[in-house]
Amino acid sequence: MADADDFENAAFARDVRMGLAQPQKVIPARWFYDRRGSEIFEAITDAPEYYPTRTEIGILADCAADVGARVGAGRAVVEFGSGSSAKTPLLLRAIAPAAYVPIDISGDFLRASSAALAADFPGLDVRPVVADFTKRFALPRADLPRLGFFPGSTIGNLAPGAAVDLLRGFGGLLGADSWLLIGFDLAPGGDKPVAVLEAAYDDAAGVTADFNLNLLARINRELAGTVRLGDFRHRAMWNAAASRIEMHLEALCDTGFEAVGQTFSLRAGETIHTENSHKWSLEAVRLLGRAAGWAPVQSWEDDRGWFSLQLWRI
Ligand code: AVI
Repeated sequence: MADADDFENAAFARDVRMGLAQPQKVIPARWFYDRRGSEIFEAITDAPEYYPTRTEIGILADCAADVGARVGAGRAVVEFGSGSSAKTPLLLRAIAPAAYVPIDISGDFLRASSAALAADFPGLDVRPVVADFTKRFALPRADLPRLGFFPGSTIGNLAPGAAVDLLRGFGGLLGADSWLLIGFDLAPGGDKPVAVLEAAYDDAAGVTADFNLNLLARINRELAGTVRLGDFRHRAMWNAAASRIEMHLEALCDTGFEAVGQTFSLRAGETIHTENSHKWSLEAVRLLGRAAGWAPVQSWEDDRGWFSLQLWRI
């Protein structure tokens, strides 16, 4: 009988087949996150060049009490993409919720991080939900008003139109009388040179390169691929017109491989586009919120103005 893994494998195969048939080859960023990719992503957040995680934690440490004063105690905190990070306990301590509802697509990861949190917060009703938060699903504890939590600037990995749809969907899911606390990595300018962004996505130790190249290793592991990883290199570049960092895998020579029962070939210099990470001005953030049906209420930035944590109300 087909199980969830079979569906995932079929979806990965379909995305690779369709993505590599396009003039600009593309593989969606969601396929980065197998177990190995998730581990490498954790390592990225520790890389000295990758400032977003540390910067957001610093902002949250400073503003959590203000958030608590605004939203009040006794809510259900609904975290989209459940946190193993330092961010969640910081928030929970400051706002004293009645329940915590972490949502993640990976059941194993979710159960482990939920158990650890429940041990640290005795008395908190921890209700993990295994779900893809871009799809429709129901939330527990409908009796409580909610605060959504969407840190990490994960929203930046979506195209602006898809970001509006997702945030509108969060509004519908969270319901009336809800708040949303959401992180945005800010666009370059002022004290933030483009070089800071490019380094964050191309760290000197090569952790982000490993993260990107793991996608090809995954094709070999899961789709009977024959990709020669040494024929490719990681590229990260700023696209000013689209206000985003793009990650690509670039062929170093004319190369080809088999996967999903097909042959694919690339010319030297040709790339596979693997990720977009959009960066925002504060004005664009506000417009995005309003377009998605939220009222931006308060915004906190770090001293350098590199990252913003936003509190919105439905
Ligand atoms: C998960 N997401 C917000 C990360 C980002 O910064 O766009 C993914 C990432 N890709 C390379 N480094 C980090």
